[in-house]
Amino acid sequence: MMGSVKARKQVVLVTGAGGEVGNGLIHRLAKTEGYDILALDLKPLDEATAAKCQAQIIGDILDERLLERLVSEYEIHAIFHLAALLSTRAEFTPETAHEVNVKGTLNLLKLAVEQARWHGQRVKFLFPSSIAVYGLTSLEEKEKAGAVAEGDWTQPTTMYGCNKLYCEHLGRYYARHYRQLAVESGQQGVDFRAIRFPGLISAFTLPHGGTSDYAPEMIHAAARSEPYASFVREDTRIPFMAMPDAIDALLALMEAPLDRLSNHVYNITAFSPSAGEFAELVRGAFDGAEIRFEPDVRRQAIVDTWPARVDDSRARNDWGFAPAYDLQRCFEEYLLPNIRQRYADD
Ligand code: AKB
Repeated sequence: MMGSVKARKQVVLVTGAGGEVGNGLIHRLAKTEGYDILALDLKPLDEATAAKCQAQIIGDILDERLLERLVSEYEIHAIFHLAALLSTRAEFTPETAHEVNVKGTLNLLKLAVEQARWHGQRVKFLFPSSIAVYGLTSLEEKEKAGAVAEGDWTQPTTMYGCNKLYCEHLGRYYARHYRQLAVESGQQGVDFRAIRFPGLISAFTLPHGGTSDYAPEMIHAAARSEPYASFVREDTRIPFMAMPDAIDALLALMEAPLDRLSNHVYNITAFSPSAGEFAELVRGAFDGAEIRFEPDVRRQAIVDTWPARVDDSRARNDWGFAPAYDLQRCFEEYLLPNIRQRYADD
């Protein structure tokens, strides 16, 4: 028995490995000593990303048999559970989104508990939550609310937002109260840590099925010399962040000593331009960029319930969060050079 335990390979598991955050995270983790990566996704990873992983499993987080196999083959010390259906997509198939976003997370939390039982150490569980957990009731309230703190306005209007908020609760339950009536309750096996991400903007990839997608879509369309019709109004304002800062934040939260963390869930943010201000920057950077505003009433209604700003002082105080990119630096030093390069050969 012990022989087979020792034979298991020590890894960090990344679900949703082929997605925007997964991709960036794997390349960053691979540069850091000491992490062997086990990637899980529905589709095969691109060659460059797959090469950074110790192994890739093509499969579904809803496939419990597959997850059981992972437990027997690998010793998992940390999980980045990134797989999810985003907010717009989830509204087309809410029950499927619930299944993937909630049941999938529950499966991974159970896997974490089992892993911890095997190797006797807590499994760190990094969970990307979202500004979609907030639900402001009107534009007037949004204006009045200012920078929203973690405990305020948590009445989401989307299935995705409900899923993320509930999974935060599940994570806290697994970390603190799992099987609290069992004889051997007490120290739990899951060290659950969540970040409520703002909209993310990557120079290399485009999101699929989100409602904050208008900003990345705008700049990528301009770089490809394609016209773009924004599905939100010019005055729409929500928080955003450059992808490298989002990846750094996940790693910083993972590395933070547990006794420094006063909470399981943290807001983070970098800048909050209006869609019109973002469009102006894109027009300034790409001659002839054609951006018009044709709001989609329903998607607009979703974004209008998300805060214009969030208060991330808890993350700054507890684990030293500080984004490297403000809006200007994000454009000049990260987005523009990388996006230009990316489309140069097309
Ligand atoms: C989405 O738009 O669904 C995501 C998010 C804000 O979590 N980008």
